[in-house]
Amino acid sequence: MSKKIFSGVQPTGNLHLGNYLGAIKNFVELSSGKDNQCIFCVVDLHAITVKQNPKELKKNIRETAATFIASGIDPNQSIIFNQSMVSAHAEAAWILSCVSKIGWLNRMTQFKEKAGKDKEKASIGLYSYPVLMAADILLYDATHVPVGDDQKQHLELCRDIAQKFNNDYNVTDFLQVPEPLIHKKFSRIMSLKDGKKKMSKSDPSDLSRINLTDQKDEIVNKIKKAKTDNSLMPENSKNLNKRPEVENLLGIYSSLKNQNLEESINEFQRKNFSEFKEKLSDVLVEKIDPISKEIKKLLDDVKYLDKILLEGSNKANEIASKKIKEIRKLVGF
Ligand code: AQP
Repeated sequence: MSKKIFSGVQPTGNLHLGNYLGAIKNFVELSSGKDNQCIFCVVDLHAITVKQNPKELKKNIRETAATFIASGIDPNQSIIFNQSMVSAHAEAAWILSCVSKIGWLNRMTQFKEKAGKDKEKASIGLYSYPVLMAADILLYDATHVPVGDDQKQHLELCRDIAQKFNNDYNVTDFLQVPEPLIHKKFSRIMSLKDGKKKMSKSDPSDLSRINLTDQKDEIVNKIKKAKTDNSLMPENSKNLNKRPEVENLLGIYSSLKNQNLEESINEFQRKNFSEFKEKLSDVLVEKIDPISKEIKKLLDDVKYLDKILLEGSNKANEIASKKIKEIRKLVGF
């Protein structure tokens, strides 16, 4: 069955291994499926839900597009564009926010985590972020949305919003209720410094993550310094959840080698961490170093990147403007 794929990445800098293994690797696999129609969006409207430096934002928009291409997404096969270039996203988000319930948004754990203790000072945009995400997806009748595990709750909300809109306006199946595509294994990559914390762009410690722009030496150094414990490598998966850092590193290794956790455990059973870390660095360097080099090369050609984004935006606009026209009509505008 052909799939209509939509997903987005925020241009907030420091794209990392979690973004790659949780989302972008999946984008690449899906985009090579012959019958799939893929749209990958640099979600810059989402990025400004927290304060951004305008010059940095511009640079990060290009860098995110470059990362998509460097990871293996072909801009001639898939649409790559940035969200702010297609005004239907903002318009649809407003209309959908009028059918969404405050109670639904109050349950979103990402807002609670990102707003922290001082919720009163968080932006309204950060609070209504999942409604904009629903608009992004629903404008393109996406059937499938590849994301990391942290976005599961937002996708469930997107499904609720689509169903509520269809009910409220009495239009069966007008908004396509999308399916999440979340890898069952290794869909949440954790910090290299704390196995209980998600690997994240905004972590103040650069040693907590492998950036997709890191070079060989940086990768090797970060893995050397990654937190482990005093025991040897595990014998089996029993009680591995009590060793979150070790479980995370083994998960990263397994995901990069496309093998299951048990195979990786067997490979390093009762060995010293130094031996495992050396192998892990090797597979990371093999995967990330070429992506990092290609990102740098692409960033030297700003004209090319801007052309890709402009052409992608034109294609996206063609699809989204038709859908928003129908939405406007249903609403009574
Ligand atoms: N640690 C992760 N493990 C697996 N998947 C992850 N994703 C993000 N972090 C991990 C997935 O990457 C895609 C793009 O994410 P985003 O651009 O929306 O940013 P985010 O989730 O806000 O990323 P960060 O790094 O966590 O940023 P900050 O520090 O700002 O909170 C999504 O599909 C996401 O699931």
